[in-house]
Amino acid sequence: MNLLSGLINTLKRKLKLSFFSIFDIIVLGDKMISDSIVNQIKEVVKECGKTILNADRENMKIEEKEGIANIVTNYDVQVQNILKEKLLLILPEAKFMGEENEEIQEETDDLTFVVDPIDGTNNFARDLGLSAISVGLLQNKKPILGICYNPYRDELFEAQKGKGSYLNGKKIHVSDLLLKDGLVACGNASYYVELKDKSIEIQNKLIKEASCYRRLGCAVIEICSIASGRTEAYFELKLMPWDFTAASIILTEAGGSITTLEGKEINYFKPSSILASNNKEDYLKYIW
Ligand code: 2AM
Ligand code: CA
Repeated sequence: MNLLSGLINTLKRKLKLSFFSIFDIIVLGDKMISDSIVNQIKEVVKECGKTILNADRENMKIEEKEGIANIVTNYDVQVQNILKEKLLLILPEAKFMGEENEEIQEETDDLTFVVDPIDGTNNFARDLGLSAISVGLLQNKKPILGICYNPYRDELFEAQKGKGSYLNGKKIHVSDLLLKDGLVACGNASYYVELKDKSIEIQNKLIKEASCYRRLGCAVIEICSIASGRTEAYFELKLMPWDFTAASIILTEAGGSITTLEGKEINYFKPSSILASNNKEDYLKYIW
């Protein structure tokens, strides 16, 4: 079967025919997204990692977007263009939602890529080495696949629904620590003036309870850090779907939990607050 699906995907790439994607699904039966499709997506993501690492910093263009500290570089746009073109070649029937045209698509049950070409753009622009490429895939409005790649550490996090989470091919799991012994990562909603006070208020409550805290400036790495047992919790008052879709399935498949700050289910087609944790205790009690 692997040989057959490999052959189909090679043909599909060469002929650029969407027919074979449908054929994939039929041939592969219960496996909606075949291993070879996942491998092709990973290849594309890793290739984009090289673009980020080899960025020409002297000639980098940085533009302000709407809001505070909200910037875009020529590399955000370049990487998204590569991702859009290549991912849609791999799964031509999928829809596409990416940060750099800033369009949240209408809710749909169809396969939908949710992509952040560079999560942690400020970190990237300042050369802090804490950014990631994020590719999520929704079906029936829920994530079925998540791939997040931190090129600076050559760390590729991945998860498929019901199949667990992996870091560079090794299974990962959340930690068993409670907040009193754990690390909490705080967002600061610096981009939304009206949310700053609320954010500091929640941050203070969590910091008082935790053994220590961090702020990495990249939602994807914050959430994947919980999935791999490196930290215990993270919150942010407002993120966009491309900031959390891929990482959310990586976290839940690793045994963690992700909800809104009110404890509600996340809508992957809307901006949302985020409470991500290792699911070892009820974090809502510390916040409200
Ligand atoms: P980005 O770098 O892709 O924009 C930083 O704390 C985290 O918040 C990053 O993951 C960043 O994603 C995200 N973020 C969400 N909304 C943002 C905004 N309006 N401006 C800048 N970063 C934002
Ligand atoms: Ca981004």
